[in-house]
Amino acid sequence: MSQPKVTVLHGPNLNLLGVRQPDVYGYETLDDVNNALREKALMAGWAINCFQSNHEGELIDTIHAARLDGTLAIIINPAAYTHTSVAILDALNAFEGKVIEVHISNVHKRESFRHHSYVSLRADGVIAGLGTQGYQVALDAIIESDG
Ligand code: CA2
Repeated sequence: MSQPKVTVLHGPNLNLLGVRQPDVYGYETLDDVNNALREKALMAGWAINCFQSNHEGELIDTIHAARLDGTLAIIINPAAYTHTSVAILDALNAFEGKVIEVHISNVHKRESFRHHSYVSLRADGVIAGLGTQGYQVALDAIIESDG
């Protein structure tokens, strides 16, 4: 049997993790986050695709690719697109697997424009405010529930 697959998507500006605003987003870089996720996935026998883009269409294309290649789950931090993107919501609605939305910061403690998420209308689970550990919690949940 082929390995179960999970895709991890990081939205705009998350390439700056660990480089700017550590008071809000912490000191771990995106590579640190992805490497820890890859290690966990490897140990559990899962294939993992980690992808960051500053472009909405590239994130959507990657969601479409996950839909077609049998990916069981998507972990997504849509970053600012969380609060604006009906297009990402539509793409996720066409994906049949599990979707977990992750935010590094507690968006509910921040400006009111961050309190609404289009992606939450589709997400099976939402994690906010646990720092970069939120991604690990999301992957644990996926692995433990077998997708
Ligand atoms: O808390 C989160 O994970 C957010 O999704 C991060 C987004 C923000 O727009 C959301 O409201 C909440 C911003 C990502 C920007 O990431 C940076 C990381 C380091 C330095 C500067 C930006």
